[in-house]
Amino acid sequence: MNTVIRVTLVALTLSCLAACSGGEPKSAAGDASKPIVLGFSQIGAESEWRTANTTSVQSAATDAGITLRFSDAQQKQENQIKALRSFIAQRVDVIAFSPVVETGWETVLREAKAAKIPVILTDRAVEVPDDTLYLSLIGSDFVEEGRKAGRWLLENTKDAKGDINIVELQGTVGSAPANDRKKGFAEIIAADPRYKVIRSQTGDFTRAKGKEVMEAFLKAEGKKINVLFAHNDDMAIGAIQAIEEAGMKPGSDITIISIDGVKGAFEAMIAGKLNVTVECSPLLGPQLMAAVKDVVAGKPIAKRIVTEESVFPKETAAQILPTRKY
Ligand code: GYE
Repeated sequence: MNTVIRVTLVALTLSCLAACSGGEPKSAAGDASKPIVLGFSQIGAESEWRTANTTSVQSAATDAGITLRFSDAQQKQENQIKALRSFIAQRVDVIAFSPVVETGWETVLREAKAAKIPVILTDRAVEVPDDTLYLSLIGSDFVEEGRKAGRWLLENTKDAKGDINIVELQGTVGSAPANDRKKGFAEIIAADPRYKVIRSQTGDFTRAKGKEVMEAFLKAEGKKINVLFAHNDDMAIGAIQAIEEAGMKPGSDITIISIDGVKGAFEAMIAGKLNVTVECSPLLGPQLMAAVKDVVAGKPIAKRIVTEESVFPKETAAQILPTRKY
């Protein structure tokens, strides 16, 4: 299987630096004495995915010779807004950030625009009335990931009899991946009335919360639970522990589906405790640095850059694990 991430440039709209940010492009050749300065506001370190994403951004910046000002928001929007304001005050060349939630960004994005600093979103989307407030969004199609999870479930449980009771561990409340994965999954399972989501709660994308919420699900529903859909691998891994502590077998008593495709998920699949993971690549650093260079050189960049991803069922895990980069 080809594990190299192929990137499709979906040029929904081409963003023109001059039109969107009013920024003065540096010369196309760049000024060697003045490296590009990129301010990057990361969400936090809530998951294996996130730490791999941070490493990707940091090493890609080094490789590209871009000076990175990195700020960790510890999963708080107010910290991200502070970081963006500080990047504006420092007059960095470009701002990039992975917005923890979708709403509440308009004011600070207008401030960046007024300061003529172009903004690139990585990983997660924002909801703003004016989409010229950012140049581009580089990341996955989360609705499609939810659909892939739903399709795998339908295909792999079609012979089961009676209702299929699903519990759902959602990601961070108000975040694009939580909203979109929930939506995509619900859209697919709606085709068959036997599939019922009987509980759905946030586990904030962390192992600890995933375990805690799964314990509550088990207490309330016990053996009624047939399937767990976790919006990321870390929550699934936390939930696996809760299921084992409740004396049940994860992966057989409860079918478990999650998203990301981190190494921990492959290990859980090899141990037979996780049934499938839908890939979501965190390796966005090189694409981001390429976009930053283009922006600074005054070249247009695609408004939406989507990463292409696979689905890995547990039967493929042992063969694929050695090739995984995160
Ligand atoms: O799935 C999760 C992380 O935004 C795609 O955030 C990202 C998600 C990822 O915490 O593990």
